[in-house]
Order: sequence, then C-alpha cells, then structure tokens
Amino acid sequence: MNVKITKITCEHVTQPFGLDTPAPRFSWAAEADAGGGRQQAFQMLVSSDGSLSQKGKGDVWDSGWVESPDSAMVPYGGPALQEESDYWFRVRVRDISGAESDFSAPFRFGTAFFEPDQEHWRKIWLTPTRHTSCAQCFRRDFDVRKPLARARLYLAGAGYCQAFLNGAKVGDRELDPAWTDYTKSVMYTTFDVSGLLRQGVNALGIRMGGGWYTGASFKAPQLALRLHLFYQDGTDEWVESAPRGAWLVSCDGEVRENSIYDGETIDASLRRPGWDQPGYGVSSPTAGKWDVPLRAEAPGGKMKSQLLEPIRVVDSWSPKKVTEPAPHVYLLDAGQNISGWVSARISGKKGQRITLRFAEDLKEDGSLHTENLRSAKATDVFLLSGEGEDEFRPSFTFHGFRYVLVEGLESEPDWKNWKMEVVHSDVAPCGEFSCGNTLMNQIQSLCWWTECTNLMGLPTDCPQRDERLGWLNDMTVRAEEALYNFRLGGLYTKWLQDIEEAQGPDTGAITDTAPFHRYGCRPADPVCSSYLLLPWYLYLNYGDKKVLERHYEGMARWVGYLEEQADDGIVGFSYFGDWASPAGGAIPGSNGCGAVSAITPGALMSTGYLYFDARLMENIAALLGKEADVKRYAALAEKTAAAFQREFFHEEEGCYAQNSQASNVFALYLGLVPEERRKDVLAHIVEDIARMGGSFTTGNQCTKYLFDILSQNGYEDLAMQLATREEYPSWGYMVRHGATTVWERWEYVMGGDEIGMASMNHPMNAVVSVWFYKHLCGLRACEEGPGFSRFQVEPVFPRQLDSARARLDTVKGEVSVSWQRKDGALTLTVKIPYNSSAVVRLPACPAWEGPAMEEKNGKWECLLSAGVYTFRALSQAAD
Ligand code: RAM
Repeated sequence: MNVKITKITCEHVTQPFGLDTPAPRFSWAAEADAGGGRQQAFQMLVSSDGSLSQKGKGDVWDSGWVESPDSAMVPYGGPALQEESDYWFRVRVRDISGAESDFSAPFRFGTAFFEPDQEHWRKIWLTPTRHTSCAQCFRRDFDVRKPLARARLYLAGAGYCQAFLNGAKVGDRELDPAWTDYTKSVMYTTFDVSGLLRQGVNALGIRMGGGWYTGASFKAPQLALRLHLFYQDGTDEWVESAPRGAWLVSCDGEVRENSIYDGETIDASLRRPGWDQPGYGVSSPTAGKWDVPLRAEAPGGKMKSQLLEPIRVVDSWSPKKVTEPAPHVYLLDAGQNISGWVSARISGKKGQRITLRFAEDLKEDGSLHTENLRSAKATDVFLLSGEGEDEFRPSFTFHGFRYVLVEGLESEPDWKNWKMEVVHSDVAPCGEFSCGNTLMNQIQSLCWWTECTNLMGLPTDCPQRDERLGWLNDMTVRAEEALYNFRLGGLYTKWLQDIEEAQGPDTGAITDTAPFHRYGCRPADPVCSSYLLLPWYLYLNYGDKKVLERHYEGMARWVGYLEEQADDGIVGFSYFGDWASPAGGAIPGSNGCGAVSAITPGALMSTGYLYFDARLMENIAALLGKEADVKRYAALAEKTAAAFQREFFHEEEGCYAQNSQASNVFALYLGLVPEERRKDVLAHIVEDIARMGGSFTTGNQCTKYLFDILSQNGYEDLAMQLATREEYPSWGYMVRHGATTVWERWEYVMGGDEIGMASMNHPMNAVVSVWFYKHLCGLRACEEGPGFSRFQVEPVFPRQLDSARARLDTVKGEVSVSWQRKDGALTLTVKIPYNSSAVVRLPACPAWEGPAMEEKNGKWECLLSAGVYTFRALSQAAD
C-alpha cells in the first residue's frame, strides 16, 4: 500500500505564522492507493531551517515513531519552541499493514510571542494629532545598520492598518487586524519582512482607517507596532511605534473619508508618491501637513497574536453587464451579490468626481434599491488627478452589493479596467454539493455565497446595511451549514474569544452580538446556544478538544445564568425566539420590523434551549471527565424537560403550545416528545404544512430543525418539496426573484414595514445547505470519531430526485458520497479517507448489494474502513 500525506494544518490554519503557543497542534490528511488503511504510528520532524527539513533532519525535534492513530490536532511534544522563530514541520505515517509513507513536504510555521510583553506594548501606542474622517498615514525612516539575517514586523492597530516598507505593501491582507473589543484584546499580525528591507536607510509607512474602532467609539485610530531586526552577527534591534518623536503623522493623503458603512472617498490628486520611501520630503509643498503623533493611552485590551485566516481579495472580475440608464451614468452588474468593493483604473480631468453607489437589487424602474441599507451610505467616491490613469481601490470599507451605479464619467470607459473584487476572510472552501435538480444546485450556490461573504474576521449577519455583526442567535443554526462549506477552525476560535470577552464577569450572561456593538442585548436571548455549539462542532469536525476545555467554564456560566432565570423550570425571557418566520406567523410591528413569532412562544424556545444546553454540557462534561457536572447537568436537563412538557405539551391533542410547526418540530428535535406520541406530533407538522399550501411557517431556528425532523422520520419527499418550492415562502421564490444570495426575510421586500430588516444576503436562512449534505447525502461528523476518525453516512432518497453527490475536505482527507437512480437500480458510492471509518446506514430494502450489512433498528448498517464502496439496491429504495 502506498500512503501519501496530502495536507497539513497547524492550529486549524494552513499558514500559521504568528503562533502564540509553544505546543502547537498539527493535523494531517493522507491518501492511500488501497483500502483499509489505518495509521498505526506517526513520526514528526521539526527543523529550524528549510533546507535541513528538506534533507529530513529534524534538528529541533524528531519524535521517532509514536504508536498512535491520532492525526488531528496532535500536539508538538519536543523541546520548547522559541518565540519569534521559523520552523519546518514534516510528518510520516506507518500503516497497520506496515507500509510507511514518505515524509510530507516541509510545512512552514512561525512563532510570535507566547507571553507578549503587555507592559511594553501598552507604552508604545500612537494616535494622530488631527482626528478627521480621512485615513491617517504614519511614517518614519530607520536604519538597518548591519547585514540582516531576518526581520519580523508585529503590527497592531485599533482600526484597520496597512503597512508599507520602502514603498511596497507588506502582505496581502485587507481590513486587518480582525475586529475585537479593543478594551479586552487587540490583535497583532506577524509578518516576515526579511525580503523588504535593505542595509542603510529604510522607510516604514502605516496607513490607518477607523474600522470598527472609530465606528464603535468615535475615536481616532491608534497604532502600535514592533519591528524586530535580527542581524547576521547575532545582534538584534527593535524599531517601534515609540519614541513618538521618530514618527510623523498626516491625514492629508488621498483617503478623504473612510467608514465601513458609508464608504470611502479617494482623491488621487492628493497621492504623495514616496511617502513610504526613505528620505521623503515632508516639507515639500505637495506633502501636506505632517506632525509628530501623540502618545496614546493603550486601548486596554491584551495583545494577542492573530492566527485566523486574513481577509483578502479572494476573487475579482469585470462587470458582467453594463447598461447606461442615463447619459454617462452606468449601471454595473456583478452578476452575483458579493461583499467587497470595486477597483478601477480611470483617466479624466483633475477633480473629476466619480461616484459609485452600491446596492443588492434594482427596483422595478431599474433604479438602485438602497432602502434596505438603512443609514449605511455605501458610496465610494473617486476624484481624478488629471494626470494620466489613476488607480482606485478602497481600503477601509466594504459593501454588500451586486449592482453599482457609476456617475461622473464623461465617456464610457474600458470596463476591463474595472473590477468587482470579492473581499472576505480567506478561509478554505471544504464542501461541494450537487444533485439532479437544477434549482437545488442554484440554492446551494446561494447558500455558499451567502456564507463566505459573511466572514469578516467573524461571522457577520449581513455585509451591506449599518449592522454587519456577529449574531449568536443566527449562529446556533448557521454554524452547521458553515462548517459543511468552509474550514472555520481559525475563524471560530477567534470568534469564541469575542464571545468570551463579552460575557458578564459577575452574571455569566453573554450578549447577542460579539464583539458587542450597537445591537443586541445583554443578557443574550437564550437561543444563543452557539456559544456551546461552536466548541462542540470544532471538536466533532476537527478533533479540537482543547477548545472545549478552554471555554468550559464560560459555557457553564452562561448555562448557569439561564438556569437562574428559570422559574419552575421555564425560562420566560426571550427577544428573538424563532425569529423572522414568513410574515403570516409573526407579530406585526414587533421587534425586527415584525420578526417576533406570533405562533411559537418565546418561552418555549428559551426553555427548549436550556434543555438543549444542559444535555450538551452533560456530554461535554463527560468527555472532559467532570463527573459531578455530568450529574448536575443531567438533573438540570431532566428538570427542564419535565417543565417543558408540563407547560407546552397538550396531552389530548398531541401537540405543543399553539401547535405551530416550530413548536412541534423543536420538541421532536430536542427528543422531548414521549416515544408513543411522536407520530401524533409529526402528523401535526405534516398536516400543518398541507394546511399552509405546502409551506413552512418556521423562523430562523426551526427551519433547519424541520428539515432534520422530516428527513429522520421518513418524510424526505416532503422535505424535498419544501426545498424545491418556488412559491412564497421558499428559496426557490428567492431564486425566481433573481436572488444570488439568501435573504433575511422570506418576503421579497422592496419597501413597506419590513424594509429595515430586509437584507438580501443573510446566512441564517442558508440552513437548507445542511439538508443537502447531512440528509440527502447523509454525511455527518459524529461523537464516536471526532476529527472524522469516524463519520456517518445516512442518506435519504426522495422520490423526486435521481442523483445527489457531496464532497467534503475533512481533516482526514476527502470524504464523498454520491448516489443515483438508473435503470431501476439505486447505486450509492461512499469514499472514506485514509485513517478514517464510517458507519453507513441505509433504508430497509429487500437487498442491498455491496458490503455486508446488518439489520439494526429498521435500517441496514455496516461499519467500513478507508476505501471506496458501492452499494446497489434493486427495489424499494430505488423506486
Ligand atoms: C437582526 C439581524 C440578525 C438577527 C437579529 C436578531 O439584527 O437580522 O441576523 O437574527 O436581528
């Protein structure tokens, strides 16, 4: 058997530069040319030098063969790693058959500070002299006095910063560093800048926009940085944002306005070529005013290394379509609702003002639909220099848009010079789904775009209006969808820190948004189980157990808070509950432009989630060996379950509360319905869907659970009917109205009462994607095999569909499931990657050809090791 290591990550990311731990964890995926492969042992090499690594010399650590099947989140166990250092990692594995793989290609990783000198950082913050809406440019010259071995820049800002060394932009990050509550933590980014420096005089320039710092607090952006020069002779030197006298700051550059929500104004005539080059003449007439910056109070937060994937321009294309609604007014269509901006190369007259207004949709008369942006102006302005071609690209804003109205051009430009740039956290896509139904494939595309354009260093609710926040209620259901489509270990690890930092120190209450900003409440709505679910999913999907340990206390305090609020087992408080259902089921004029459910009590959702949390905590406590807590949470779960039943279950009718789909679905999902009454409750759901003309009435929480419940109980045809419906309310209805991302509301809102809450790019409703992967293809991570050491395959085969396939790039490697009906037979193929196994469960049918199966609980089941397997059914399931 030939085994090959195919992919390595460290602390969830593929480019771990700036590790803040002396014992980073590595994961590797492998491939084999034969089935049945399982890792019996691994050997890790860590080298201090790329070429030593190439030669297979682990001068820092050679683990030798370690007998272990672990390949996900395996900690480094060698001698202490050094701060501020580069390393190369390689791994090889030995299979149970005795076959050995080659060592993987060298994988570079770098450390930053394990214990940042907080005291020192606190003293080196700079702030500009003039606080305006212009971007701020900080600059200084410095000497590299001797031949340089290497250099590392640690850059932090309250606000967004871009660094330039001798005229070159450092790295390709945008909107960096990621937003945090700056009073709790400030992220610094680590750059290897060895190649950008030269012996002699060098210049360092930093351009800063207000980002969330200015936006949240109306303060001027602040800067702190440390550049560490390591000389070849073994000495070293620091260049820092202190002393302030070494620096100059100016706000007279080209960025005249910058605001995340409102946009950016760039005046090309105010560009100051050379401002980031050594020896720049700050007193020249075109240099503007430069002052010595002021020492600033530190924002207060702890300095922490930023490890999550950066925000980048991840894709770009020229407008797909351009029309001219009025003379020299152009309407650009990106063809896709995206997050980002437009860059352009334009020539024209000095002072000529080109205005770009962004919108997600067009009104019937063809004009921009901007009402749903609320107060966000979402407008960029480019002012031309009149000196040849100017290049424009915003730096400190982003928009959610498909359409751009461009005014101020005097003639039609060459649109090839205009680019719609897609900007978001550059996380790796990990899932693909397609099937024999065109509409469902379109819907999957909507979900995919909706998810990735809402990853901005945190999972945001929308990218366009004056909000763009990390809502925990949405994330309770959204996270599962997100993890099927993208690798989110790095981003979620950071966002969990945001939640932790928003937690009340005394009460344990968390907030609805993290970082807590502008909207949402403290305490959060009890539906915010995402605080518990995210660590749990990171454990299931990536084998990260540490994240459970790290947040255990915080999660316990949140559940403790909810428990204290319960009155006789019932949690009565609720703001959102099963939020934003189709309008008929909501209270007109309620919060969120009529988003509160009229048919599903908030207390049912809140109490149900306390039960859910208690069970999850019971599980996590068991996993972490906290026996007393296991009992405590089990008792809490029992008590809450009893209260839920007492309060909401109608014995006679066999339904919950007002018999809404959501109430019944949630009770089933939680497993609270007495076994013998399950079919009654199910029947109510099915009847209600029929009564509603074949549609759901569920909100942002229970829509996902509805699909789970229908599919788990033999109603996959009905789930399929809901997923492919084209009449209101449905995803098909969105597609019919030209949607390319999933809306916040089920209604097509172009005005009226809902307009203030009518984003057209809102991931909370992208949950149908979970159904595609989890039920149609049946793919699930499972507790028996965290990190995909074992997973489940339990597909359903709706009658209306003749094929489906999903592929998942897991930490173990590629998992795939595909099935199709042809010539009266149903064929299913499952791919299990190296060092993994899967439980395959298929519906009862007289005979499945293929691997031997056993009948269990009315299904056929088998446990399979790595390999590719085909199953064939000739009747029933094939029909
Ligand atoms: C809105 C957003 C968000 C949400 C909250 C409760 O501000 O739509 O997604 O769920 O309301």
